[in-house]
Amino acid sequence: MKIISIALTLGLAAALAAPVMAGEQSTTVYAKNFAFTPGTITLKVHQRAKLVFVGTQGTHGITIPEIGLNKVIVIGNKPTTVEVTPQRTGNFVARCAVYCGIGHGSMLLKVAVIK
Ligand SMILES: [Cu+2]
Repeated sequence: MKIISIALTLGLAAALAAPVMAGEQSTTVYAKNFAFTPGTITLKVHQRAKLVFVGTQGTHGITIPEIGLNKVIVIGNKPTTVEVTPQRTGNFVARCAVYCGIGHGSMLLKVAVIK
C-alpha cells in the first residue's frame, strides 16, 4: 500500500513539474523571394508563443522588436525556432532584414497581437 502511495505521489509530482504546453501557440512562417507566408500572424498578448521560421528560397531575415525579437534572425532552409511573449497589443509590420534581391523592400510580415 505504501508503494502505491509513493507511486501516486511521484506521478502527481511529475505531472505538476511538466511544462504547461496546452496554451502555447506555435506558428510556422515560411520565407521565399519575396514574401512571408502567411503574410499575417496573430499572437495573444502575455502568452508565450513559439515561432518557427523556415526559408524555402533564398536567405532572408526578420526582427520584430515590438514583440521582443530584437536581434535579426537569419532565415535559411534550416528551421529557426524562437519563443516570444508579446507584452502589448497592436498591429505591427516587420520587414525582411537581410537583403534578398529586387523584392526585398516589399517583403513584409504583419504581426497582430490581440487580447
Ligand atoms: Cu530581404
